[in-house]
Amino acid sequence: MIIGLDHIGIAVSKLDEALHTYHEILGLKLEKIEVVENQHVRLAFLLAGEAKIELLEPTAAESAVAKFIDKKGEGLHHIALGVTNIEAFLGQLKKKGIALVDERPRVGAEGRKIAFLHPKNLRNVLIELVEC
Ligand code: CMX
Repeated sequence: MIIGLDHIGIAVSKLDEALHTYHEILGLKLEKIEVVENQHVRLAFLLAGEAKIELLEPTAAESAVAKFIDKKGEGLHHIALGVTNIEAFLGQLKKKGIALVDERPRVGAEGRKIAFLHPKNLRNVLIELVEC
């Protein structure tokens, strides 16, 4: 069911400053900037071959990304895997004992269905599933 790596999320305090480094200096092509209200983030997608890099700036103190930056500082936040049937895959993972942050998918960036798996079963890595 997993198609491949969709993107890597990086938590940043100031999106414009991070874009200066990743886009203008490193030269990664900027695909889009988008606000995802239900996640309280403003994000930018940069193209990196078949996968993307997602820079995530919190837009509210209650944002999971704001909590992450307060605790750990800026840096790698999550890995997103593309999947074909997100509901079915979440059901399979739940049966196998994987803790889900989202029991059902929600709408993420680009209007796609997304769901997060809790890092506690995954060697402290937050994994996002994205339906492709
Ligand atoms: N990677 C690894 N571990 C993480 C983590 C991350 N990104 N975020 C939190 N954790 C860890 C914390 O360090 C903490 O570990 P300990 O218990 O060992 O201290 C534990 O998870 C709980 O963290 P917390 O700060 O108390 O936060 P919550 O329990 O309130 O929430 C989590 C944790 C993962 C459920 C929450 O951050 C979440 O729901 N994340 C998914 C939503 C999200 O990140 N949205 C933004 C992305 C936008 C997008 O790409 O569309």
